[in-house]
Amino acid sequence: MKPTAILSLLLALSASVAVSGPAIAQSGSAKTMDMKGMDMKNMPMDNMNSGSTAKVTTHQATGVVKAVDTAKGTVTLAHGPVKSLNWPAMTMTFSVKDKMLFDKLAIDKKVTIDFAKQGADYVVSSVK
Ligand SMILES: [Cu+2]
Repeated sequence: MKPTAILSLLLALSASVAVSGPAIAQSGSAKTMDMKGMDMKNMPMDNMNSGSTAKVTTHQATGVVKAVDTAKGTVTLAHGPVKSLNWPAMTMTFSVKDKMLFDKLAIDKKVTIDFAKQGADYVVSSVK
């Protein structure tokens, strides 16, 4: 009777250890996984935020229209310094993707343009 009672006691003890052991390990690993999941969620969101703010950087230049090419969609402008880009005054060609803007671009006309870098091009977004 006695050895059996001890055996069943030991079994009960080892069983409770076996149950509580993995239970602790599981809750521990679950906490670690939550923290990893939060880190991973936060990092792409930060990247997305910085990407969206860098996406639209518009600059302004004032100059005289030197040439217009509606077929190529370009305008050549002798513009003054552009502080936001650290540009000196120069004559250069901008991309004009919105064909409606050509109504405001006439040779020898003084204009103020808003433009943004898109890939290798500087694209005019508005003409005043
Ligand atoms: Cu320029």
